[in-house]
Amino acid sequence: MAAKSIRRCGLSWRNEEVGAPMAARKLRELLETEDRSLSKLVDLLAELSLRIVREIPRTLGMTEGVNVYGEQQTELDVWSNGLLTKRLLRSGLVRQVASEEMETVMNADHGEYTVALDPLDGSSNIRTNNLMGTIVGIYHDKALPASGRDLLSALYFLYGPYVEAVVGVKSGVYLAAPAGRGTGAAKFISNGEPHRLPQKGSVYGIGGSRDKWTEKVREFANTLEMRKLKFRYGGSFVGDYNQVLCSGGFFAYPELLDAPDGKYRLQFESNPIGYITERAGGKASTGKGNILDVEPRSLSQRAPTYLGNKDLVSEFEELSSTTAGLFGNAKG
Ligand code: AFP
Repeated sequence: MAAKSIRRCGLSWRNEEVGAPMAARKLRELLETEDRSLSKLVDLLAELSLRIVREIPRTLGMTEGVNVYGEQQTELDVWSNGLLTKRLLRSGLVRQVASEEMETVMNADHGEYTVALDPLDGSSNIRTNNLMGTIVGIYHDKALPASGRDLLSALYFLYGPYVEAVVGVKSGVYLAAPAGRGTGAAKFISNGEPHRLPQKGSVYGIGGSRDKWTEKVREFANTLEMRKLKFRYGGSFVGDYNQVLCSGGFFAYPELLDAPDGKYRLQFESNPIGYITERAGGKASTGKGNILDVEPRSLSQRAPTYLGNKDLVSEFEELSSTTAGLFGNAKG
């Protein structure tokens, strides 16, 4: 009896449900048709993502250091930041790198791209062996901090039961897993179809302590519960967001009563994932305007972040518009 392929979200290149098998495509080839030079950069990032995954079980400690946000850094935060910045700046492709783990940008002599990195998103999940990932925003010839509108591409690697690359480019969002031969993006296989958020959402997640949620956030969470969306939250942006990308729904790290701009860093988290959301047919909002339109002021700037299906995010925006003055410095 022929083995049935597992239905992996957007990755089923042997999807028996559609009758004929879908064409497997190497991520490198897919991106080469889009932008040959960008595909070289994604190639390098794909190679480094697999290097990071190999390092995870070997480097599990904490450092004594804290980052610019006052968060204690894990050894892996520091190690993956060092690996990514060094290799990107040496590649000849990248002129400038900024990272959630560094206070200032780092520059190289050559390169057409600038890159904003969250080297190890969700690193506090190391302790419990839960999901983590790497988030990357790519700009062409722009200095950082930059506007999300200027992103050329954004991607993340999710370190789960298998590594997954989620790559947003102009033509859409491609999902790929390292299931093939070769190195870098050539090892990552995709079904070749741009992924879209399912039309009807079935999951939601909201970060921050419930007692710090505003009335509007509570009200909206209740609405989602009443509509039978399932609450899913694991404390890693890429892991939690990936559930919404696959199943449709709503994900937020909202404004909090004691943190009006929420937690997510605009340059390193909200803008790249906001870009991916838009390219997948969804909506990315600060609660009162598009995330990608927020004026960049600093590398460490935060923004309340609401993502997911257009209808749900718009509904939340409408609910929010009845409460003035809660949304920090987001331009709307
Ligand atoms: P770490 O990289 O320090 O673990 O932070 C991860 C993060 O920015 C994001 O990935 C999570 O969604 C969020 O923090 C979790 O925050 P809470 O601990 O407040 O749930």
